[in-house]
Amino acid sequence: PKSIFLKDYQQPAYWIVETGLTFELQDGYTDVYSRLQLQRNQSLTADGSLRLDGQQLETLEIRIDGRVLAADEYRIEGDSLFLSGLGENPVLEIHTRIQPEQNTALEGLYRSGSMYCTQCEAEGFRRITWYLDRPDVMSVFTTAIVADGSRYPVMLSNGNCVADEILENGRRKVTWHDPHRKPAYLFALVAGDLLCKEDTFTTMGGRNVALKIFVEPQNITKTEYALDALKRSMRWDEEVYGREYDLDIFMIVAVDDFNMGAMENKGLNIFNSSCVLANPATATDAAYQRIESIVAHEYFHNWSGNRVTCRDWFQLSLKEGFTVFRDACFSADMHSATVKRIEDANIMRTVQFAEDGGPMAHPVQPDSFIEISNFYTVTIYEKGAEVVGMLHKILGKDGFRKGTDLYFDRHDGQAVTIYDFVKAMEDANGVDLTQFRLWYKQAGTPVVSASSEYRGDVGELHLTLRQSCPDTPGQTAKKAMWIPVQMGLIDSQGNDMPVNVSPAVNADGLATWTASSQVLHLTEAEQTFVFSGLTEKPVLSLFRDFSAPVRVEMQQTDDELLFRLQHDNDGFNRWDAGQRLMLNWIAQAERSEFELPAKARAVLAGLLADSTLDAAMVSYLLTLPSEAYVSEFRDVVDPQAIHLGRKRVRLALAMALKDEFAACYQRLLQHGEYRPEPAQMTARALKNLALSYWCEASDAGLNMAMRQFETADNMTDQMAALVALVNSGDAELAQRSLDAFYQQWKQDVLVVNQWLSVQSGSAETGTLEHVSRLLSHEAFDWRNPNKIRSVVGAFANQALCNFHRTDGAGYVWLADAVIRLNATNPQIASRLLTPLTKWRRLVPVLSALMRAQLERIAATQDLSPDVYEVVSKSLA
Ligand code: BAL
Ligand code: ZN
Repeated sequence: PKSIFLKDYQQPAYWIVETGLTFELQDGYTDVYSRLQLQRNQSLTADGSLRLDGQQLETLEIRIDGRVLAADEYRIEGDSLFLSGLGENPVLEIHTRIQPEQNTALEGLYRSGSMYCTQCEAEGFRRITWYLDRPDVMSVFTTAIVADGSRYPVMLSNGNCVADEILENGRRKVTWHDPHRKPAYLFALVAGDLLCKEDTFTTMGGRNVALKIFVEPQNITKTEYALDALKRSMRWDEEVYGREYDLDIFMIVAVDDFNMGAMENKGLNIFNSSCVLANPATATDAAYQRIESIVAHEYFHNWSGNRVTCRDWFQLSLKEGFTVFRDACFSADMHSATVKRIEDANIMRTVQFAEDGGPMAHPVQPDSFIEISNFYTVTIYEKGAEVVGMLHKILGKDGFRKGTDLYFDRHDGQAVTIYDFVKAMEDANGVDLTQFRLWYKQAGTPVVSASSEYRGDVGELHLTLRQSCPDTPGQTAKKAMWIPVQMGLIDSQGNDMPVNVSPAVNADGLATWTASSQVLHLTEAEQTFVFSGLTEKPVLSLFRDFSAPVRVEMQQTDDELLFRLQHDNDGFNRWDAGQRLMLNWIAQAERSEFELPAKARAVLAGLLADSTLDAAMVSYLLTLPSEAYVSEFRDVVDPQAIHLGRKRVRLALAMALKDEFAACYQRLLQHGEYRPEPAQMTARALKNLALSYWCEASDAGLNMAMRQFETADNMTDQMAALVALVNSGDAELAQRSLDAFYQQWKQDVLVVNQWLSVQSGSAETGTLEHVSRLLSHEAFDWRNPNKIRSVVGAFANQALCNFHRTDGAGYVWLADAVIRLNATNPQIASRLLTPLTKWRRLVPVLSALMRAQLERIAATQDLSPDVYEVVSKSLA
């Protein structure tokens, strides 16, 4: 497989002005007839030859301007079709045959259960017909679907339905027209026996939009929440970004077999059923929140992605980073901004920093790739969103909105680059973001180290910040970045002190710290800020609100961390201080037994008893960093030691605060009807956290978990109780609970997937023997990505003590799964590989065992480009 480089980008020789498609859905195969109205690209001196993309197509006929081409008038080489001698505005008609029933890669047109559906991003459309399958080729699509109407009463594509007829042969033909030009990756088709839940939305311009969610009949009771989330998203995008929906209909379809979470096809979003279906009995609060944010994310793409799209796939973060930022702000507005920030930072520190530090590290705008599917990463998505968030911090709310208004206005209907986005921000605000652009080009996580000196005699604090960024594959000698440091100074009473800082402006003339921004601009390798007028030595609170995706090195004593956990005005930094403290405890507990210090006990007890605090935030304050999070703070990772240390600290917390956890649980018991709304969700989060600790400390807690498991009227409570019982250390109780749960829920696929995941991801039950048995359970299916993630993904990413068995058998098992999936679903195979890319940082014995498995995969015949890229880069 070959690398593709950003620097090689060239416009295509032809544009496709109009695309007409007819799909004849037959048992066993589908015939696709395309009619492409081409237009020579005047900006190139094209010679009339053209290369089109296609994969796994049977090519039955090609016509140019109505004339059928003889076999020697075109050339097919691998995944390319070459045509020559084309005029200025030729019409190309192609008849291909494809086999959706055999399509296990779930790209292009495929079958999921009894329905047909598509996934075309990034390069799936080329599995449907020969095309210029690249995002800068934008076309108006008209799509006809012809099928047996009794078996496929619902036939959908993008845009508006313009015809619905019964043909002479009795088959039904439904035609859709999408007036908006779009790249092929946004094309979608669905056919199936589906039910529809409908609603309407009136846009700010007064237009009525029909909202429809299509699901398999058994799921019709699980659509209400997604519809509600959709309406709230539509309103929010009008209010916060001034963006109005632009078609008369917006459709969502739920599909069981789906590689991604969801897809923003124009007017016809297709969702992994796990990211859209919910009712109280079967979905947890976490699932509700995931659904809300993904529904919003896909809807927001209508502007950030569809109306303004990407010129090429190196610009993927243009739409994804921006849209993740938009959905994060939406979730923050719907729930708690602090909690959302904690969750996002947790993902950045656990997953993105790991990617930045590993062999697949890449900039937010990559320079090259072998397989674009491998670049739907936390760097493109989450770090991309953090970069947009830093622009928000630097420009302020109003400045940022001016920038997005200009961006949408200037580029509506275009396929553009990340720098077009930054340029709009610059032009709208009169600011020079040249240095800021480095965030898009430099890979790796910057490290900021802070040192300070208090000069009591003059009432000054001198804060020196130094930044550096480690080498990453292909990149050394990084330049200093523009890092916004949101910060405050805390007095001994826990109050924020007034800030007078010099220099008062940065090199670009931006004010250094204002009451509204609270941001210092770190732009040099080393900079000193002087805070004056201080009446006492302050406690520093840096990088409030996770203001930049950097590692922060700062010496603070356990007492100072505890003080900030208790008093920091910034909820995010309370959590951050607590996590630092807990990291210290875990490191200590790896060496010897651990006892919770009395002072810490008092602070944590105070948090648990304080009913004025946001309960969801408190539940995060009391949650230990995960083993994966801890690993990211170690140069050499010993998973077994981390597991032991964390377990000891957890037990110490549970024992020391047993009564407080019990009281907290009792206080937060809810008696009314379950509703998936913020106030109830936050209370349940803390109640169930308390239960998990209480269970660990006493039989009374365990009995309460059993009772909650049996009597819960909602999945949040039942699942929390199940997790507590599975992790109780009592193997017999764990298995009994799992069996009972399965008997209760075996008819519900999504619940069963959660059941698979709980046991595979548990340190107690997720042993290799146990997960191996799950692979032959009736509930498992190698064709379904959700089930693969629930068993294989959970085993390799959650219970690290099991995956990192000292004999290396966990690695062999994962490699077997990857090799198997390489042949059927390369995208999923490649994703599952991620844990094996971390071999270099493990203790030597594990490192060698893991590397051996990467080598075994590398030696496998017929490696897909997806797996090849990750394995070869990991071994390089
Ligand atoms: N565009 C792929 C799915 C998503 O990010 O919305
Ligand atoms: Zn997206």
